[in-house]
Formats: sequence, C-alpha cells, structure tokens
Amino acid sequence: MLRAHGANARKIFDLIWTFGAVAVTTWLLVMLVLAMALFRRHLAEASRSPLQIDSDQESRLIRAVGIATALTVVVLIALTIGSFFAGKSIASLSGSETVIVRVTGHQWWWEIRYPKIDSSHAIVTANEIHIPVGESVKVKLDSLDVIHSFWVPSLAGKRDLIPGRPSELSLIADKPGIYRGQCAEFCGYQHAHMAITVVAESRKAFDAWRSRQDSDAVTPIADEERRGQAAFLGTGCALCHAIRGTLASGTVGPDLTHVGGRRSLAADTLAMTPGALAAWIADPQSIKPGAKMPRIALSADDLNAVATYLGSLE
Ligand code: HEC
Ligand SMILES: [Cu+2]
Repeated sequence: MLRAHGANARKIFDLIWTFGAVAVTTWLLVMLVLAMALFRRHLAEASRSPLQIDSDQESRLIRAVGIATALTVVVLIALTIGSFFAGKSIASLSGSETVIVRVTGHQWWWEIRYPKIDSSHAIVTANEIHIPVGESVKVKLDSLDVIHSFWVPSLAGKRDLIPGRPSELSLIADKPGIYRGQCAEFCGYQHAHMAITVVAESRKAFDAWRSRQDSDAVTPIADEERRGQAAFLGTGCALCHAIRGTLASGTVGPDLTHVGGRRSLAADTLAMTPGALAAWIADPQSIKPGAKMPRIALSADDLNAVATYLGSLE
C-alpha cells in the first residue's frame, strides 16, 4: 500500500498520507496544549487557592474548548470530503479497460478466467493474473462459497467477493513486476494461505502468455509423463481437476492445463518446483491443513510420474 504502482493505488496512497499527516499534527497539538495547561496549573496552585474562581479565565477556557471542538468538526468534514473525491476519481478510472478478468473466490484459492475474445478460447487458470503494463484491466469478482476480499495493495484498494453479488474493480500497473495480493476477509481455516499473484508485463509478453494459455495441454511423449497422465486419469484427480485436451474436466479444484507454467502452488503456499509439486500431491493436508483436496495414496513411482507430468504442462 505504501508502494503504490498504479493510478488507482496512488489515490489511496495520497489519502493515507493526508489522513496520517492530519492525525499526527492534531495529536502533537493536543499534547502541546495539554502540557501547557498542566504547567500553568502548577504555577497557579503555588500562588492562589484552587477553590478561588477566576471568572475571566473561566470564559477564556470555555471559548478555547469551543474553538477546538469546532476545528475538530471542520477537520472531520474536510477528511470526509477528501475521501469522497478520492473514491470518485478511482471510480472514474473505470470504463477504459482493455482486458477483462473474472476472479472467483474459493476456499482457499482463486479461479481466474479470461473471457473468449475473437477466435481464442476462454482461458481458465488459478491464483495468477497476468496483465499488460500501463493498461486498465477490469477485474470482475464473485465467490462460490463464503465472502472473500480481493486485495493487491500496490495496485488497487480492496473489494469484497460476495456470493451471488458480483462486483468489480479496475487495476492498472505502471511498471512491469510481480505484485502480491492477499484475501483480505477472514474466510476460514486457510485464509492466510489464500494469496494471489499479479504479473504485469509488456503487451507483447502478455499476448504470448495468453496464446500459450489458449492451447490445450501438451500430449505427453516420454514414458514417465505418459505414466503420470495415466495415473492422473486413473486415480480420481480428474474428478476435481480439468486438463484441457484430456478427459479430465473436474471443476472443484484449479484447472491444471498449464499448471507447470505457474509461479506457485496452492495460492502461493509453495513455489513451483518439481519437489514442491510432488510434496503437495503426496500430502496436501500436511501443507495446507483443511484444504479441499484429499490425500490420495499413490505408489512412489506413480507419484513421481504424476509430478513429472504436471510439471511438464507449461
Ligand atoms: C476432491 C477434489 C480433489 C481431488 C480428488 C484432487 N484435488 Fe488437487 N486440488 C483440489 C483443490 C480444491 C485444490 C486447491 C487447494 C488450495 O489451494 O487450497 C487443489 C490443488 C491442486 C494442485 C495445485 C494447483 C495450483 O495451481 O495451485 C495440484 C497440482 C493438484 N491439486 C493436483 C492433484 C492431483 C495430482 C490429484 C490426484 C492425485 C488431485 N489433485 C486430486 C481438489 C482436488
Ligand atoms: Cu478468502
């Protein structure tokens, strides 16, 4: 949030500093006045009895308190107006989007879809959004289970994903890079392991990524990968996962058509490495207890083969 990299995030960043500066200044002034008052009372107590009332001083104090109260109200109104206009100018950024992404929250991962354009298919992936740098991207949000919240602090503010009540947000990244996001609404056991990655890249790299995602999964040629595919299709993985180009078409878990090309596994819980892939498949419950993927017993050879096969799906 303090490292804003997009128009939308910068508006929020300015607001944070304005609120912070006003709050700190107010606090310092209050402390200063308090110190002065205590000091003066200390001097006065020495020279006259505390029961003696000085009516001049009383009316001065009443005036001072009145002015301070009025100033507080003015500051509150000014901050409210500032926040209103920041919200309005964030809203005015929408409408010029060149890319649309649909994000659906699940316990505890993000389903990402890019609707069909021209001759390409709709793309389905998970936990990793690619966007072209400098272009405004419309993110449409929905949830299938509980309330989640989409928050990529360097790029935009938070927006809740409420089941049955679609909402949207626009994202803009003005520098290529990898921006981490996090579910920002407590959504159950593995809420903390529900991160999202936004990869902002040049238009050329984005188009290349898109067309790679658009193709079906590669057909395995090596023996090990063929064995992995057979084990995948034969042990129930396909009930929950889809791999385009094979019979696997489950929708309970992330689409795995290009899983090997992602940067991380299980909503950024593990970095994508051959070892992590095998560890996840061997026992997802020890890595992300409560995750909606059961532990499935595979022989050591099948496990290695499945991990090799999935790793090859880039
Ligand atoms: C009952 C449904 C179900 C079954 C059966 C299942 N999975 Fe999963 N799988 C999931 C869910 C849900 C997730 C997301 C977990 C999370 O991140 O919280 C997942 C995540 C994954 C991931 C990580 C994907 C990513 O992009 O982060 C891989 C790889 C995977 N499963 C492989 C397999 C393999 C191999 C099998 C068969 C041995 C299998 N799964 C069986 C539901 C299932
Ligand atoms: Cu969540």
